[in-house]
Amino acid sequence: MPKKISISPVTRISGLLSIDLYLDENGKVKEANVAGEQFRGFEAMLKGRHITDAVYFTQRICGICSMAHGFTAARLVEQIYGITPTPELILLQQIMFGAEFLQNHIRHFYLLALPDYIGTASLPSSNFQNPIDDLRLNPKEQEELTAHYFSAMEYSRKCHDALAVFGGKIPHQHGLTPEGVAVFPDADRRKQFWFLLQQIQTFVADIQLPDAYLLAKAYPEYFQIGSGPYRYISFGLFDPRFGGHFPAGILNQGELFPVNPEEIQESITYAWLESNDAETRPAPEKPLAYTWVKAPRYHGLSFEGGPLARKMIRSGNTTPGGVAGGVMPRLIARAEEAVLISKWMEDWLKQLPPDGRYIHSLPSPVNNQAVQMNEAPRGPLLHSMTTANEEIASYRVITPSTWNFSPKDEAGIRGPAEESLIGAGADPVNPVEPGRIIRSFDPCLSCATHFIDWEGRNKLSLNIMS
Ligand code: NFE
Repeated sequence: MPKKISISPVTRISGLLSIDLYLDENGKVKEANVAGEQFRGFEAMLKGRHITDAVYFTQRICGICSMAHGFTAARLVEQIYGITPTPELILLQQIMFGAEFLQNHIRHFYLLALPDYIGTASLPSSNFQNPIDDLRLNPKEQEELTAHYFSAMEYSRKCHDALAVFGGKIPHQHGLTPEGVAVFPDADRRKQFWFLLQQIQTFVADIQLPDAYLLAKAYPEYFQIGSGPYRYISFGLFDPRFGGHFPAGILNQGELFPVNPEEIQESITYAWLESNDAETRPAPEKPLAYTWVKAPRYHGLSFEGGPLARKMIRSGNTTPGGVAGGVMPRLIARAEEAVLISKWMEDWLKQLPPDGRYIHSLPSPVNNQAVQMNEAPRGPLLHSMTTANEEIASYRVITPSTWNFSPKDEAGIRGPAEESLIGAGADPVNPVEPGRIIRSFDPCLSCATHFIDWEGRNKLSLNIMS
């Protein structure tokens, strides 16, 4: 029995992630290090740019949550300029944002997670060198879910088609601008969006949700396997003025608290970074460090974000110790959230005034610092900036995967994904269980391949692998 297993890279996720698992004498994980293998440097790129560049630049952080970054940066820019966006502008952007959630949730369940349970070699994204020996669906279910896997590609594309109706293009929609939107919701576009939404809604309600329940029934022990720290965080999602939304909250082992931004701190003890401020610099030789990801902490503790966290906080689930928080609760919460959001979107679309004010001008900045907290598909998202002379002096982004895939901090507290791996069985030949656990978070260690060197030149495609 080996003492350590390294999986690098973890496949079927977004971005570059590796995990080191340290095993006890029974082959169970007694310690885990999860590592983001890529330095991005977006904050450095933004420095010195015009304030409004934040809306387009930050969308490039990611190809699957560009709306989350653009939406949050747009609010940040408005805050700097002292602008209150009209309700209809928020509503329109929120509808676009909803389409991004649906795309992410469909894609994650079928294309990234499901191959761990149906394991068929006919799926293009299943990279198993060895067949999985824990396949529990009967041949008919296996066949149906395989067919749904291929349908999911079509429906996930329809979500992008819907977002592009108002976004102009996707990813990195140009229809979302610092001044509002470039594409107006005329009758024709609303009809196009509605038509796509009806089809997507049917897919998530009648196909994805029953499939998630089917999987959960077949793998009951995965309600517990992969449980994280039972601490959940949400910054709140969607504007309550228009109906459906997820509230902000902190759920610490059954106790619910409001979010206090002053409790958020980031540790870089185990990150290849030096100086924990806006001037954070890469330090790839730093002793003991094992990741490019910082460790955000709330009140000194790690917290899990994402659909399960939003579900628990919305329902006010204050069961001491929380309910089962493992792999299946995450997959179910994501599927349920897709159904909920698709229904809310229908309602939002009806409220959208065709003749509303969807743009505003940006005269002169009135503030020189701003903070925005929002939710992205995978959990809490924070953007903040300080400015000088209409330029960005410093920019900070804390993404959901930074919370979920954070390393340990100086107090030795594990990140949520690390915590969820403790006690897992790790077959050295085919470590299926850790793969299922890790993928249940829908990790995005990010997508692009830029590395800023400090002489000011960009190097393309530099991936730093362990
Ligand atoms: Ni690259 Fe994202 C989401 C953000 S990263 S997908 O959701 O922000 O965790």
